[in-house]
Amino acid sequence: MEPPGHSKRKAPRRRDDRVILHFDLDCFYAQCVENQQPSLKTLPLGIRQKGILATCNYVARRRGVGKLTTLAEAKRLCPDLVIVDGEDLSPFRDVSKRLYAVLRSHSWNGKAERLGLDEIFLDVTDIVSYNLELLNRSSLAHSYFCLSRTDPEQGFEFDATSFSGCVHGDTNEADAARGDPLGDTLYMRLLLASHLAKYLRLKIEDEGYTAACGISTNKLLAKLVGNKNKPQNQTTLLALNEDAIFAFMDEHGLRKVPGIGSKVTRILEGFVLEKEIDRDMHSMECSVTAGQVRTHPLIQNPSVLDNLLGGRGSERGLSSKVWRLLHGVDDTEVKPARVVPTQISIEDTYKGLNDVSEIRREMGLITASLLRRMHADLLDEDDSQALTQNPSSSSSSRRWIACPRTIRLTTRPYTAPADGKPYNWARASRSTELPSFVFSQSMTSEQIVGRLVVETLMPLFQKLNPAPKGWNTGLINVCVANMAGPATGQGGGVRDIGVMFRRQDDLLREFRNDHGEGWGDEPGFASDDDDNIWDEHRGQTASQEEGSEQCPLCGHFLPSFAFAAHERFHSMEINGD
Ligand code: DGT
Ligand code: MG
Repeated sequence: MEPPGHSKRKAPRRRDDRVILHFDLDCFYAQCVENQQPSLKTLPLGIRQKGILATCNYVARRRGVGKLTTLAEAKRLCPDLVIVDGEDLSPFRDVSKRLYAVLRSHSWNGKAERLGLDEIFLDVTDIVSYNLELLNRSSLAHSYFCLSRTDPEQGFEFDATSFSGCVHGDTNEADAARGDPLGDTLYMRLLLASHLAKYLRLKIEDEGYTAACGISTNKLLAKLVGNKNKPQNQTTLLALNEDAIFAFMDEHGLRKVPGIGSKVTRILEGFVLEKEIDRDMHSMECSVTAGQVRTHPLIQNPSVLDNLLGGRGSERGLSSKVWRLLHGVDDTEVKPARVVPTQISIEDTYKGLNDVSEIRREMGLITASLLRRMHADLLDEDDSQALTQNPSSSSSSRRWIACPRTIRLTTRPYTAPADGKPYNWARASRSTELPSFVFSQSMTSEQIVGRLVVETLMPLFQKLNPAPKGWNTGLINVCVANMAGPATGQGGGVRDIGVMFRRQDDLLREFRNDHGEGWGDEPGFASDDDDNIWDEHRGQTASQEEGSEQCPLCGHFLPSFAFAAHERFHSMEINGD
């Protein structure tokens, strides 16, 4: 309820037309370790990183140990705590990718976003709406949830007369508000989503991991409500009107609201309490609730927040964002799953190479890196339930989930900083078809690299640098692009990658997408995973397409109108060097 005298307070507009699930794996690092060493499951277990416990399992939590406790404190609270080193993140990354692939494979619209290693948002609006249409109101208790539009066998039975898992909100009021269960679409969409969430949690459990899940109409509310019942549980936010959403938001400590950081918390807390707040920026503490700010008599609209938060250097739009968050409004979309990079490139820089054997050697090193990267990002294990594109292939083989069709070499002469010359823009590129032996599973990597350098890259280099010597090469970049689906069996052509991913089964594959963890993490190397909408040129040497220009820096073709912006992008890159 609004306090008296606040009739002018205007809440931001909200949209309730989406259904979002938020999954948060329980004590993630600890679960990964427990799965490696199942005997640890019943013991209190902490995972150590840099002198603190990054996390601990729920056995330890019941003994009073918390996340981010110091080792000494944890040992004091629980002397028999088993502590395992968690500095190496690779096993956690692998599990994270695997579980993400499971959830993503159930998305129809591809909106499946990872947050860190153990949180995943899914926008399931389309699946839920589809199933709402299918509901038979005369037998709600024996409903069937379809997981595929085309295959009616994919799905599960459920009872549409009640929610699955926990519900947060005033169910009595909600019951009164809806005379006819099917009459209240929002109620029914949330109910259906709760059953889908349960099904997906069980899918994750089949992989050996438990998770908490929040179900609501936006990312903020789904994430917050999922915390209500942990671990191995789920909560649907049943807030069918604005007041119910305010009531839910208001109880949260300000700092607990995702998107409200320590600085904003400190300012708003100071404003509400009318005193200076002096606190460590990493602290999650806050003695003021979101509700105290939202209903503060002097904060009636975002312009007041503007005065408080809009100082020099503050994030643009911050005050209206905070205003919306306080009201439980979050229109940000669940980002679409990245499946394969549109191109992969590796480059290195040199202080002027002139010797052909040096060029060949460096080209070999770059190509070996590139091949490793292609294997990591584009090859997948061909497991038993593999999408048998080529049923006769050996079961132990690995399968290319996407094949680049073009290889591009870019070089640039060296400019010594001491020369005082402007940055040398003279990058030049040549492309050609990527030879099929690159995808061979019978050749060794060394053989592939050797052939690629001799048969493809050195000839491209000679075309780019026709003079017999004096190249002074300062940069070599090798890039593979124009991703296409893998061959469809013997003699088959390549399929369009877009068509390929439309098949839900294909989405089951883990595409080794390191989204958010950086693709270009090899020191001294660059790797490009930007959406490469202009990389459409095909065939032999790259040539300019009608209405497009080729960037001399990176070889991308882009529409003429986009050229100036693209050039600015490079100049920022260069200035940032
Ligand atoms: P939960 O979700 O409460 O059951 O427990 P966790 O362990 O899954 O915690 P969560 O979801 O906040 O974070 C996922 C993993 O990320 C966690 O297992 C350890 C790691 N992590 C989270 N926050 C920190 C941090 O501040 N420092 C370090 N070193 N690791 C962190
Ligand atoms: Mg977690």
